Amino acid sequence: AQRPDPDAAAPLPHDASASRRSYDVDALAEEIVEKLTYSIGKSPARARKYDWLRAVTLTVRDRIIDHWLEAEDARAASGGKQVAYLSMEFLIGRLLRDAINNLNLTTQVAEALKRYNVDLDMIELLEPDAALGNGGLGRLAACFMESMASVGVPGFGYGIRYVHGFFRQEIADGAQVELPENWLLHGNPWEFERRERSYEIGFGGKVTSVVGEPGKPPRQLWRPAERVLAVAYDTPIVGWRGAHVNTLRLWSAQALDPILLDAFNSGDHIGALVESNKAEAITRVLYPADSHQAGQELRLRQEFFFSSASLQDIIRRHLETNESLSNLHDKVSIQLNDTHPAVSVAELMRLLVDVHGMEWDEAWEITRQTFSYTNHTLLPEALEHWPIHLFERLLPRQMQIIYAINAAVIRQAMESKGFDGGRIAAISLIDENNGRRVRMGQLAFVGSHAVNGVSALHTDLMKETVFHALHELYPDRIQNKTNGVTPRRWLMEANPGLTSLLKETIGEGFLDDISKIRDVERFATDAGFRDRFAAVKRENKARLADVISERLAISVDPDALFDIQVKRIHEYKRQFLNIIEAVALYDQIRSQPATNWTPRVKVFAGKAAPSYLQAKEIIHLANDVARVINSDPAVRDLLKVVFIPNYNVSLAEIIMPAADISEQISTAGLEASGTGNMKFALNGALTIGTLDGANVEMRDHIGEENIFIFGLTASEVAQRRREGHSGRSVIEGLPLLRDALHAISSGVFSPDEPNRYNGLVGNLYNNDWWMIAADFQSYWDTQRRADALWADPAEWNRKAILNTARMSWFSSDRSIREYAADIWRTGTDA
Ligand code: B1H
Repeated sequence: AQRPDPDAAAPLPHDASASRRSYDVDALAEEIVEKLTYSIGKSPARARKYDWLRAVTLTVRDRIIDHWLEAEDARAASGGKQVAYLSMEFLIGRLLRDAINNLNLTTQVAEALKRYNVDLDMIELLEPDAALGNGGLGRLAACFMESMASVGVPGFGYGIRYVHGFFRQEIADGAQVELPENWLLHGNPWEFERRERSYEIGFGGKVTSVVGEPGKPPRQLWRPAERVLAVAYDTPIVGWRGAHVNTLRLWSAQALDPILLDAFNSGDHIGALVESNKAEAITRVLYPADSHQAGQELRLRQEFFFSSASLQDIIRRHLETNESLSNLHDKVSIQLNDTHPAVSVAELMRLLVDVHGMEWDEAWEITRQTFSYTNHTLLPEALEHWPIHLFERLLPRQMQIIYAINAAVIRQAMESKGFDGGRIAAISLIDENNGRRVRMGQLAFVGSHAVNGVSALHTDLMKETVFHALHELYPDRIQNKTNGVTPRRWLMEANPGLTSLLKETIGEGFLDDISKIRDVERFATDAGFRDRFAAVKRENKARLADVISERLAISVDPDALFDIQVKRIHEYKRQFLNIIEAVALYDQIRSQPATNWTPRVKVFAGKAAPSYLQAKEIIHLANDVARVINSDPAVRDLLKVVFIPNYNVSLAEIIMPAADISEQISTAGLEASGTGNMKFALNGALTIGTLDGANVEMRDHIGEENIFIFGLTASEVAQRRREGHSGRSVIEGLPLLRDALHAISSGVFSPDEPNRYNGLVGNLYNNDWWMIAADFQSYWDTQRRADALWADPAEWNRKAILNTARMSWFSSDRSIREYAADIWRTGTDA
């Protein structure tokens, strides 16, 4: 019923007039100083840079609040359906530029600050990144929040207010060092503490049966042994042109009793604080393992803590305007961002049945209608499963509920589809093989009405592999929702040069409707436009070269081909393959100095999970190789290798617009989607990639002649693995690869420890699980094709322009509209 009416006239985008605060330069200038004076307590003469940042942030924030309160009122009045996006991670980065840009205030704020000789660009750089996520999954949640606000899906993001976000990375003697991150050190002007929105979260304890009314089953009562308070912190997320403002509600854990006075008074000063330390530990720090289950008790506590708080909040808000919970699924749609909040399925059942007295069957129907689940990975090591004994000890009632759900699902599978033996084992919520565990993927699946993958290929693989049996049982449940990225942050804000050029060339329509960017396609053959496009790219490369020079004291030539791979370090992402190619190229340049080599700068950045040793070795290797190559006069300026430390959202904003080649070279079938691939291509980089994740759909949109595809396909990888592929015979037949590996394993790049990379290289000979040896020749040949194209700048630039022109489908606005139409059934207004 709430589907958008395609014939309805599109409402005009909101503008500044909706806000009570003025948008003109005089008013802004005056107000910034007022904030400086009365909120910060400094005169303009004495204000430091950080004071200006705070004053500007507060000034901008006021304009968002006007819209925010309006949005809240409108929402309450309409009684329409809302989305709750539950995610353990929101990798937001900085917010100020996003807010100023979306309010269309950039020139005014810059003007206002100029009156005090303060530079807006410089001030914006002082804001710390909100790094409450690991990588793609967390950044997707952030793009989705911005897109929901931009296309008009009323939504709440629910997550955790980690005191320490993703660790800061330094490189010492070539190796990764992890340092704590402290984004809240100077306070956070974007957040509002909501004391009145606090909930008790229980852990442990016992379940007792309470005999109910005659004829009714006994009620189960959970008496937790421990209780912790969840306190809400709200951040407004403003959409494009300020049209809508949604709320990101993050939970912080606090002890119910801040101090145990009895213990304190009897002299046990440490013991008096034990409870509050234990409580606050829950939201202290983000787990830094991307695509790998942490498996510790604290992680399960985090998951339950934020799930329960969010559900209690959703129920409370529902009951403020509804008489009962029987229509909950008509008013809210809860999206589970991977299985991290999957315990919500059991917790909502508990709240409905035990706390609100609903019948089991009705509660189950409402639960399934309310939840939907996004899967982000099929890697076995990332699938969450919890030992039964841990789960039972921490969440005894939820464990009972999971058993009851499981029994019902299995009964249905046997009765309706004749499942037995292996297929029952495959769908069961309990894994009986590895010391009995709760499988969170199965729980999320059966508790949801829709389950989605994040690219077409990934969704197909979900049906064929991890969820094969569940897909047979519920054939209509799995659907695809290919990821997207917000063009506001990843084009307009990250690449103002290209944005201006596009505005001049095709008008401003693409700002409101990114599909109009396709109008630039016909300029791909216009030599004048191509030159201007190339000039913007060169400026962006010069900016990155400056960063590299400042941070690493390495000078790189902005006229060289910038070949960039930035993402989490993981074996399946195959940074190793890229490094081996660099070593082979180095070898060739030295042995054939007369050849007309294409000057290349290979840029790497990314963090390894602290416990992931192979990933840390890859970082070490990249740095070792960089040091040797960059100091070898024989390669002149033909090859440079750079590892930029501490990759984060803000660094990505500088890197994405500065690439000529985007490396998307995962072993086919293993990268669920990728989203960096989209940011690069939108900014006019040519992709070298495998047929993996969203690369497949990017090829379809961009045209196969405008992307460099290489390597085994997902089914070929599976086939090779079945056949027991190992790298040895491949390596022995490829002198180029063999020599490069020999150089690495014999200590050419690690003379202080010649055996450092024996393990890494040995794995390729003995196993080659990630198909690095298998794909090497194809990768090498494709890189040389890229070199050849680089020699023809007109042709290169034509293809780069076509990439920008044809990437609009990968906007997260499109993703969100699809979720709204097919899963949430909420309206949008654009
Ligand atoms: C993705 C994760 C992930 N998939 C476990 N899975 C985590 C798994 O802390 N943990 O336990 C954290 C993250 N992240 C990524 O999601 C995929 O690898 C990308 O291909 C995809 O683009 C991204 C967004 O869908």
